[in-house]
Amino acid sequence: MQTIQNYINGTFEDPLSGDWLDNYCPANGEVYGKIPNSDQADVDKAYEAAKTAFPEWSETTLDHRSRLLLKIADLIETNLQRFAEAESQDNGKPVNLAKSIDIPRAASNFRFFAHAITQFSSESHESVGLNAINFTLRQPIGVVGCISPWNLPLYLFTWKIAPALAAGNCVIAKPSEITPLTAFLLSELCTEAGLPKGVLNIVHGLGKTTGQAIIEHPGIKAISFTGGTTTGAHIARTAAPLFKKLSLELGGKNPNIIFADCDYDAMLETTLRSSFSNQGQICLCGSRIFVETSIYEKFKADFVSKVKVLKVGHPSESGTNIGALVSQSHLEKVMTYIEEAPQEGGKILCGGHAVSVKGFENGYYLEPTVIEVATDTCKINQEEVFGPVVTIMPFETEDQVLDMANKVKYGLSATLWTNDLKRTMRLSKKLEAGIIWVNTWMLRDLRTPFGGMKSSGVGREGGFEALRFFTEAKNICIKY
Ligand code: TXE
Repeated sequence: MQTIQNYINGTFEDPLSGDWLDNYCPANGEVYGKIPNSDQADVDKAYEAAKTAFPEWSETTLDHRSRLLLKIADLIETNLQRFAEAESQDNGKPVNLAKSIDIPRAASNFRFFAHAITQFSSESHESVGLNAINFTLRQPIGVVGCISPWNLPLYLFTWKIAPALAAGNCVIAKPSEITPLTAFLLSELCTEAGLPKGVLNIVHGLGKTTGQAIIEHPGIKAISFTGGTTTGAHIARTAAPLFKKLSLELGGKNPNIIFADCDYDAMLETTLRSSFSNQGQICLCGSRIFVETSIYEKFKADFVSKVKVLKVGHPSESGTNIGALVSQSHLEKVMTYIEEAPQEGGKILCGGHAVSVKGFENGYYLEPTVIEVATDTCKINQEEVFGPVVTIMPFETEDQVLDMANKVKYGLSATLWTNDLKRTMRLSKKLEAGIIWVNTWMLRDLRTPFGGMKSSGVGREGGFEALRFFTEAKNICIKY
């Protein structure tokens, strides 16, 4: 039995209430550990530790902070295999995926912000004729909260805490209660790297207890959150009267728009990835595929034949393309969308059923599913399913596909497949999404702004945007 503990003031602690939760392994449906269900008292304790650590941490030199973060990055890499196995055990994703994407990216997050903070500059303005100079200080906020989801556990957890720490804040972080293991392992590495006590505090537990205590805490001045849109709206409502700074990265229902003039083979391979990576549980997945009529039937046949051979299997088997979904309740939610789709004219072209993997019959496995929809406004085309399920439908004109692409409440990302530069620019400007990929998908440069429009969130993370979020700008005007 794996017991996860809170990491408060540099020590491992049980929850003060003595309340624990079961931790399930999605690949076999068994309980393999327990985690604290922390409450207000634990968060208060973490806050006191963070508040006490802040004056010294915020005054450390950039060089010192940078070295510490680089050390943590190195330690994550040294522990790559152990972390990848833990991530897979907790989340159900293939070990190979965790090993090649999630864990290396967690190290990159620390490394990137370790360097970025040394290049982060502020502005100065000479007020000519007034004998005055203005300059802007970028000061750390104080104690900040970072709340992350289960789909890319360590990847998104570190995406928040690395810039927060680099900017000189002390952090209270909560990973998802469904996938707490790698955040717990990370706390060990932070101690090993020499991170001073109280600078990073990790509290585990449910959103409605631990998460709620963080967002309600009057001393926690900023919240960086990634998760569902409903939770994001709740956080915004709770934080507003407390005037907290908020960064909300929420769901997506991203269009993947395919024109006949694209590089077809590259498009087909990438579309397979953008549809089903991480069992489709990435907010950036292109879950609505729109294909120009002239190549629609060919695409449909080629795509479906490739999807049918994807292997659903145990996450630690090397040939597995699709591992387990994160939880029983999530599997049921995704299944409901599939079952309801035919009521609005949806035709299931492949998949659609839960899979029993030999030896792991209680795991949460689902076939990759392609549904041809009759209308772009049907439920499965409008709501975030967040599983290995995509819809496809044809389009005739650029205007028509633009209208369909934008006619959802979300606005996170969009993918365009075309070799026409003018069309690329026309559409890129008009698509309502924070991130547009053209002839690629999920190519990430950590310097770029990341975030969504509409119900996909508020604010941008990544690069200097993250450092701006985690600092207060203070202007100083000196008359001489
Ligand atoms: O997310 P929640 P859920 C979408 C996806 C999924 C849906 C719901 O469609 O099906 O959201 O997933 C914490 N105060 N995404 O319910 O609840 C929670 O403990 C403070 C998209 O699992 O938003 C966890 O740490 N915190 C997404 C985190 O919020 C609270 C990734 C996310 O959980 C809280 C995941 C509260 N009151 C799901 N309630 C993406 N954008 O990538 C919950 N939490």
